[in-house]
Amino acid sequence: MTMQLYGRSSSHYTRIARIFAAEAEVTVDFVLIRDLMSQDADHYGSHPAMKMPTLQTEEGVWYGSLPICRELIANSELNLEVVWPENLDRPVAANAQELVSTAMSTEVGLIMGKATGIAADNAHQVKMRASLLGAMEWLELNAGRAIATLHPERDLSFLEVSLFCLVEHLEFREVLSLDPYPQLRAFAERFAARSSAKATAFKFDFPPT
Ligand SMILES: N[C@@H](CCC(=O)N[C@@H](CS)C(=O)NCC(=O)O)C(=O)O
Repeated sequence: MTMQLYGRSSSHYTRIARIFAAEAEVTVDFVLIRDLMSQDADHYGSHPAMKMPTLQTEEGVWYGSLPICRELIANSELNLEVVWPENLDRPVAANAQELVSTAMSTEVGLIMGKATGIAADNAHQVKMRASLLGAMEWLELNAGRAIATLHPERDLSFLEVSLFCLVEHLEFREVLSLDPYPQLRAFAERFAARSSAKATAFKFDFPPT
């Protein structure tokens, strides 16, 4: 059975999984989630919390980009050296992963708020934007140091893949300009040269939501 990845080409969490699948040379059928307002878990590949991505395998269904990436690597024949979040044993690297994860989920909150008509000056939206700016400022100053702590012989790290997806997504969804973040932009431009990144460029499968 070919594994099925449920998600969207416009989703940063989905792209993390797609980059891992491409790097691991694991074939997945990409199943598009049509309606993000649907309250039917089946429309998300049986995700009870109605989120993307979801990976369906012979063993069962996997929720969340990190468990999905682990399963993709476990199914790879390439024996890739991957740095996972639990391997980040220096504060700067662990904090970078935490802030990337936080910024990604804050960005989802901002996008979904805008898509569902919540005013930009709503107190929680304002707080979320300030939170995102705080995370991005920290990442601009510290992501390079964090990446420098990673094993030099690695093939891939969850930190770099997720940071790349976050940075490109902010511009793609017009949530933030990257002009104040030249270090992050340069990192993303370097990572974008990988064939896995080129093969998974963000695009809207449907009109934006
Ligand atoms: N922790 C999850 C987060 C998944 C998530 O928040 N996905 C977002 C989109 S990229 C989503 O499904 N949003 C739709 C919604 O919240 O209704 C992961 O790593 O995959």
